[in-house]
Amino acid sequence: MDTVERRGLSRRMLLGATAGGAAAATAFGGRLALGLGGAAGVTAATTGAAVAATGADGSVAPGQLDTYYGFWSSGQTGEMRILGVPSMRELMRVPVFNRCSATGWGQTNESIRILEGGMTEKTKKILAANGKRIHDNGDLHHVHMSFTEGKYDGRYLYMQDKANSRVARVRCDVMKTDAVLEIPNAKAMHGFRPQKFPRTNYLFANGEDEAPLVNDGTTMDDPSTYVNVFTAVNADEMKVAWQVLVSGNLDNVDADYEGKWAFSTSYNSEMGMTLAEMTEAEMDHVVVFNLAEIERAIAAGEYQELNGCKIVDGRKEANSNFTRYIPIANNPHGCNMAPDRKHLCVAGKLSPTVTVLDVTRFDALFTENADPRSAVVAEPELGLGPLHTAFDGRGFAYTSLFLDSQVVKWSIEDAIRAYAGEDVDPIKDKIDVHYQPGHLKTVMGETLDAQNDWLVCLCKFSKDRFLNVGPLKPENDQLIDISGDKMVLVHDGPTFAEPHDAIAVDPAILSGIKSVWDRQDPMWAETRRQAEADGVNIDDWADTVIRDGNKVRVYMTSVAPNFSLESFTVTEGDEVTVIITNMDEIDDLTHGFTLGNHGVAMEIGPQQTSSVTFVAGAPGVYWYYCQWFCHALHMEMRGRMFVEPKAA
Ligand code: RUQ
Ligand code: CUA
Ligand code: CA
Repeated sequence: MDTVERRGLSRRMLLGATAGGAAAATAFGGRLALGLGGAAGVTAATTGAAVAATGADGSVAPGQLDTYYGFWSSGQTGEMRILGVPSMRELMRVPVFNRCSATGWGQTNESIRILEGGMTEKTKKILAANGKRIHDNGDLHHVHMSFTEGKYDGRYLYMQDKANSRVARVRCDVMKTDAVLEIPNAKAMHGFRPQKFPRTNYLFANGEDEAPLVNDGTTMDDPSTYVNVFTAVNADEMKVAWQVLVSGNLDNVDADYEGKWAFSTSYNSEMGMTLAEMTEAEMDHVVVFNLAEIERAIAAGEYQELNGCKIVDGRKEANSNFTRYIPIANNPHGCNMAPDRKHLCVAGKLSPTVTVLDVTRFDALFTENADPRSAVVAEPELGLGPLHTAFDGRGFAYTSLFLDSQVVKWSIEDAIRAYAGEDVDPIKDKIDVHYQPGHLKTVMGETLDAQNDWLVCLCKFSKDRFLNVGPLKPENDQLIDISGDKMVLVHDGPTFAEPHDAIAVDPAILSGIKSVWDRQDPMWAETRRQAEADGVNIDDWADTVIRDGNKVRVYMTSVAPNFSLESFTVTEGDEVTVIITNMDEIDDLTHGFTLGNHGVAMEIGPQQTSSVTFVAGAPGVYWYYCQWFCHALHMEMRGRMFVEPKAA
């Protein structure tokens, strides 16, 4: 832990010591900052050790900590992952939309409450028809941290689920999901970003797939009745704030550093249903959302309500002041706001260009009805299949080229000069990556704290890069050193299906991460209420079995290497709830509860309360055991559930 503290300290010292704050600080990479931290007062011995910990190839010596936290999405695995950067060591998996065998996420009562909490009635009906209460899959593409004034603030991580049109929030203090919200009316939440400024009041979520606005089966195969929906979620309450109907579909989204706009790419301005139709037009567009105007209309009651959401009409034909449509060449994809506060980079995908828009010109699109293309200040031709752009703190942009399997480093300023007619080449360097890159990220490059040390490039194909593991291959997340003029590839990182996106964050921002739960944590408040109703104090030694008709509640305490109950008895067909509090207070002393033959397993961290409900299925003796190796007598940490036959 003390290395994290040291690094946090040195970064803060650096920021404090340099006039001009972020801009000056970003001139030094994380590694350099450590050295300066030493000069600013950290003892030479400790700083030396920290510097030596990271090799030029990004390797981190045994026992040493990484310079940054990396938060990875996991695509169709449905979880969020925490990696160390630059070592790329996987540190943790945080289940979000998936069912997790280890932690019981999606099975414990505490997690089911969260997963069910923001669900629509329609989805409940679909799930019930399939004998389920919650989804057990998700497609998590984008993970981003909460912002205050354009910088990460370490409160929450937010993410989306394309498969079941949801957004979710992970608490940074315990790294657990605490809210999941299904977005009504929209389909396939894909592009997803928190508001950057003045703080993350909104989460912007793009519905990618069009559907009838009233999607109840009365109209089906008539695309003229289809709409796409842009959603702003109230990030504090995790409720839909408002929605906007748009023309064309929505792909990726970002927000500005003034708190005025959100903007989304659309590859299907055609509203086509087939591939041929979706690629027909020469130009698609970026939609610019005018936040103040939308908020004004919502406050004035100028909206329609559908499925509990306030909706305004921002389609082209509505001629509203909610939106403007800026034409962009053929099927654009990435939508990335530069930390210079001014430039939005839209990747062409089918066009070899990135279109650079000056967001300070957006006002004129609304107030003077200026030509939407007047906001374009550069359109460099960079290579084939540009998908996403990342930024450092020196004015360089890094764009992934899917078809070329390359990353191109270019200067935004030189691209603008070239567009204005000057004879200057904006391209500074190109590097081969392996293979077909999608997202790529610099450290804190989507914030005003963009760093100049590392670039992570998430490649969709690994082909021959690793030992063959069968027809399904890993992705390849590559680490590139961007501290010099030339990019240097230093690390190949195989990952399971399918990280789309990642961010890297200074540990100083995450100094609030706990090692032991707070007994009063809201995660089990509902469970606590039930215990109080049962007259059981879950903060104390508990070994009580409560019978309530055919419902049985079994209260236990775990202290390594014991469960407070070595056995309990129920009757076949009983609905059994096991509630366990882990009384151990020691860092890293997690217990678990796994019950044989009932598909039951859950995590119980230090000072955590977890509960799980199941039906005792058939008479017999069933062992339960602790599944986290917690003690020399961990194997002995077990007990029996006796299931008596039902009286005839
Ligand atoms: S999108 S590979 Cu799912 Cu972020 Cu571009
Ligand atoms: Cu407790 Cu193993
Ligand atoms: Ca198109």
